[in-house]
Amino acid sequence: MANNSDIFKKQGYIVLPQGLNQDDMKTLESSSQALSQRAGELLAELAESGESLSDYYKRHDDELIVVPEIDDPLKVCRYEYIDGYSEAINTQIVPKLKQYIEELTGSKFLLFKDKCNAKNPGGGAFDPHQDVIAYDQFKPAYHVTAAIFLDDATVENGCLHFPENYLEDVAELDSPLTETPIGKLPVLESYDGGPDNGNICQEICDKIRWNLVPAKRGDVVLFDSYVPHYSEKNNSDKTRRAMFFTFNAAADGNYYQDYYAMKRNEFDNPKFHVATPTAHAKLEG
Ligand SMILES: O=C(O)CCC(=O)C(=O)O
Repeated sequence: MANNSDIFKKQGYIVLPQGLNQDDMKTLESSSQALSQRAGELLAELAESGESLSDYYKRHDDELIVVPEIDDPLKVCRYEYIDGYSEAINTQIVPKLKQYIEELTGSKFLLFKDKCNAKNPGGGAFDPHQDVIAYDQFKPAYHVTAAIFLDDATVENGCLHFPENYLEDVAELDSPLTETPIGKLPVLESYDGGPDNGNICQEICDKIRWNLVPAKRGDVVLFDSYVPHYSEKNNSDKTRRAMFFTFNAAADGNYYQDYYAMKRNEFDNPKFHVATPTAHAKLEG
């Protein structure tokens, strides 16, 4: 029978059912309440003052990063810099996720970035993409993300879709390959600039056999930065909160603070908003 490492290598992702226990979920629940309250306050403060997010972040290097929904500057679509902001998540949750990834890959990893996607009712669709496209301004060329769910992710509220076996589906394409710790992986052709910036080209999406991957609150989904994925909009009447902690191989160095320093300095750069349901993703590159 295939073990988790083999499944992960073949599919690019794996689900760890109930990878987080009740105590972890309690910590996450209280931390996320404080974080999303701060995120909402920040958007309200900026709406009041009229200052742009881009100008604000150039002046604040330790503040939570917030990106509003595409159609409402007061509604939080996502927030980031969770590990830098929340002591409880930094000490209890991140080390556990890191350990899962290290057990799976047999290599050491460091946190690269993080985010919480609120996925509000009626919104929150993420177009098909490979995460690695959004990270190529930094040295690490291989990342593993731990997605954790504070609410069940269902078909109705827009759970993730991953391929059955994309390496097989795209094998005949001449995609450039990148050397990674788990072998050579393809970077698929994506749209460059404009409203679809970073999305995988439609002909390639059509070749991929996609599977729905629903998840329960407390499940952990580990996926690498090459596996294509997307999610539909939330058709339920409740927000679906999920946090994503992305790690890079420790051998490549520690980039967490550099990543957020660059993001604060270049907040409007579409690189930082690839395939997201935000007005920032639609800015010209
Ligand atoms: O939150 C989701 O539904 C999808 C998230 C995603 O694909 C991303 O943030 O790259």
